[in-house]
Amino acid sequence: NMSAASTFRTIILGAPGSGKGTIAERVCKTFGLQHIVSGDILRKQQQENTELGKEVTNYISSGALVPDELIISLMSKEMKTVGPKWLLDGFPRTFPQAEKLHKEVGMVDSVINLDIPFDVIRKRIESRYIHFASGRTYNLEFNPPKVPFKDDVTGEPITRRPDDEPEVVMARLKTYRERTEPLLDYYRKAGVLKEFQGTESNVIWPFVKEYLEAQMNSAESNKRDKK
Ligand code: G5P
Ligand code: MG
Repeated sequence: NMSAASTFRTIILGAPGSGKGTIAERVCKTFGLQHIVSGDILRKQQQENTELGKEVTNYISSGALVPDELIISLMSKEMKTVGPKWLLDGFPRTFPQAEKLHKEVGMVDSVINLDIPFDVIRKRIESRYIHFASGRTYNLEFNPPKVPFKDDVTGEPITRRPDDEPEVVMARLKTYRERTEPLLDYYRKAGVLKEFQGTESNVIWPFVKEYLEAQMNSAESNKRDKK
């Protein structure tokens, strides 16, 4: 049974465009986890044109992170509504965020890191389109919509993310290097980090799947042993 564990809390890490959303979607479908995407939560605020949405726009469009207090408060609210099996995508991204998460839920069961060369990432992002309202993501080459430039589910137009312009992508990659990459060591020391290297999501995915199956089975047998 692939979803044997009754609780499972995981994080997916990786540079912008590394395929977090792509892999996470498959993980969540296969193992029945809730997919919580910090970027989608922020973009929803932007789309609804809330005060918070207006406040975060300058950060996002310049490739900077939004302030810790702001994202922590949004995510804390979100975490109160989730069930026992989830995957965080895009959070935490700084030490204060990781510490806050640890304080609220303890150490997660596993952290997946996608390690993809930056030149591959830059190419992928050039042909990414999204359905802004839902966060559904396409790629003109890798994962094209059924009807050109239309969302598969709603038929609404799909668009480029404003922060996918090349200059902003460079800034996002720099931000990632400086602020988020150091978290790898934190999770490595906690013994929960698993790294995947490669250039294609379809090649990486079966390894991620195999790894998580083993993790969930051992999480379950540990619980049985403790009883
Ligand atoms: P986001 O939204 O979290 P990023 O920058 O971390 O944004 P992003 O861009 O969403 O990450 P991803 O999810 O890692 O990338 O990648 P993806 O969408 O799955 O894949 C990228 C593209 O490549 C897609 O078109 C996909 O179809 C395609 N693709 C996938 N695999 C392959 C493949 O094998 N081959 C090919 N050819 N294509 C492929 O955050 C946005 C902003 O929000 C703020 C920040 O300002 C951030 O910049 N923010 C936060 N700020 C502070 N703290 C936080 N915790 C924050 N979270 C968000
Ligand atoms: Mg994403």
